[in-house]
Amino acid sequence: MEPVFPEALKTLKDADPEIYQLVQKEKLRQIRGIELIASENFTSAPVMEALGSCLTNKYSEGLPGARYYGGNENIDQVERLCQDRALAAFRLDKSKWGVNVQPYSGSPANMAVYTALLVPHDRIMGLDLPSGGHLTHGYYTAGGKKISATSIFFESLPYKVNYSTGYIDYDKLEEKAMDFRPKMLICGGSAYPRDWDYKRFRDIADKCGAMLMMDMAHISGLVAAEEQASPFEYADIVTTTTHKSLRGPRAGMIFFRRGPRPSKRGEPEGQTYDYESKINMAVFPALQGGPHNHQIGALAVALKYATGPVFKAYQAQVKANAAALANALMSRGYKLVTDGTENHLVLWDLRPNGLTGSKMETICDMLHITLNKNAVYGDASALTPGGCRIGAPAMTSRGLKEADFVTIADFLHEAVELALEVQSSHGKMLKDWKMGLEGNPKVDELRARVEAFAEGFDMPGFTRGDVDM
Ligand code: DSN
Repeated sequence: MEPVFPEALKTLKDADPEIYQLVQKEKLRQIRGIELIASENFTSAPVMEALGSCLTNKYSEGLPGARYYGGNENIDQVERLCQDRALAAFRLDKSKWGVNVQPYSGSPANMAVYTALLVPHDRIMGLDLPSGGHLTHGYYTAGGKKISATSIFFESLPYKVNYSTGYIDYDKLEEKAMDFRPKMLICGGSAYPRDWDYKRFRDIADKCGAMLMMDMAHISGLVAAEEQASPFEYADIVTTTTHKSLRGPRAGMIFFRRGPRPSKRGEPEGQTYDYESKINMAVFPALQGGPHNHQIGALAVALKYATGPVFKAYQAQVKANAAALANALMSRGYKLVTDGTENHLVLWDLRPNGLTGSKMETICDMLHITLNKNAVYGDASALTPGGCRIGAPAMTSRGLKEADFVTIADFLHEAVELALEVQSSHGKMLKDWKMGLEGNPKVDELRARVEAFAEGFDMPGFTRGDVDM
């Protein structure tokens, strides 16, 4: 019998050579490059297998055991397994914490929390974006332009880092919070190289009557491995993506307290948290449709491996590698925000070197080193960030150790010197500066060394031999 869709029997290569070729090119780019984006990682083959499985075919609005469509007997088990493993990975007691594993990613997870627990125009406080915070924690520009839906729908007053130390200014945060009286205080960020003082956040939240949410997206792998403090002792809600240090597929999770809660002044004893149904209803039907079951299955696979000594050793190595990179850069005279790191990333302030973060990102792209320009506190404009952010999770997944990160620091140092050399010879204008780099034999020579170095390490999930080109 002729198949209804002949392409269904073909391989990707035969069915769609254009996409197949682009996938091959991307594999080669990943294998040959030095990947330093702090929020990226290389996930494993079984995670990718689950992502590419028939779980993607099924609709399952609702929760396990209470779906709107039939045929969910296997999907229910997948989601329950994922929930159980998520709680186990963070050592959480089911009577005190629950989890929703359906958010498509981190931003939808955060929006679901706000939708569940706030009403429009409620007040929130999160770390300012130029201080290392995330867009979804309420960012608006210095000119008052509301960039994030969080600042469009809620009244947001950011707190900041201390401009001379780079650390969160907790005293100022407390003072601001007591005046502003937010309903929700948010901790967590995208470019903060230090751990979080959850006890202090809790004290401030209690003083001003706020809920405390931690967005641990960047550090959730480190938290699972107890390589960073755990927010669960103090926070009411914890959100995360799952593809950063946690090494899973792209997805999101929301953890919420359940069971008895302390009574507030004037309330009778015996109160319980009411977050669970509000958060579940916010994820679906308020914001999302059918869960992405292939992501949930893949996340369950990743969480199975997010406990135990191998995972712990990986996370400890991530931190050691970030510290080795930080020390190597500082020993060459460079300025890092907070003068170092105690997590997976470093924030490099390039302003003393007379180089913008954009130029550093551009030259590194030419050299096959991937990192991103990043605002550094005190930047005059968020459009010309004065630094760049560098993370260790991805290359640590390829087996790099401290000495290899010192080699990476050397490559980055060479990149800065070359960028400055071309700035002297061709001028600071981006167009002229780029002309000085295009076809420059020094770029080609350094890129060849970067690629030879990167290709010397294994890639989780696929090998050079799997690349069909
Ligand atoms: N894009 C991610 C990051 O780099 O931090 C989170 O939005």
